Amino acid sequence: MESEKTLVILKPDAVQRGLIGKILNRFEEKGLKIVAMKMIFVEKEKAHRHYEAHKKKLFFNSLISFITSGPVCIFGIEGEDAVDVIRTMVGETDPKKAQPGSIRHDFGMQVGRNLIHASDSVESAEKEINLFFRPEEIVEWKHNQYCWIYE
Ligand code: DAT
Ligand code: MG
Repeated sequence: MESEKTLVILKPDAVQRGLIGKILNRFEEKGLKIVAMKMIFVEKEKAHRHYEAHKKKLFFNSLISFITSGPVCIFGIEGEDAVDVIRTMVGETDPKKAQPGSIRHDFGMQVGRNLIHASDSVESAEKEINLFFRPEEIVEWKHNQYCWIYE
């Protein structure tokens, strides 16, 4: 198993509802390592690039106006199989279909207010991290509890 980095965005609904700490806490308690973090407004142009794969979808315009509607928190998170581990913790796109215990199930009701983005593959994680962070914003540090999380 390889250590991977992935990109997580706490969307404007998560920020407005005061859920930053609760959601981030899940990743910390899981044993994942935060390697980058910031709060920003996503510019329209960057939102278009980030959601490029969906540009022909009917919901594209509402997706762009939602993600640019308020501040978001962006994180680089590292760990063994971090991309899949975090996608599982995030849950299915539609909060009504997401498994109990997942973030989207536990905090959300609708697909257009699903609280969180997480990269869906190692390749998109690399692209998305580069879209939102400069290389010097990624902090390399040693997890003090490493040997109690991994054997
Ligand atoms: P995910 O965020 O689970 O990777 P996705 O990449 O298919 O899902 O879609 C990106 C975002 O677009 C998703 O988080 C919410 C929105 N979205 C997806 N499908 C939608 C739909 N059927 N109606 C409205 N918004 C949708
Ligand atoms: Mg996606």
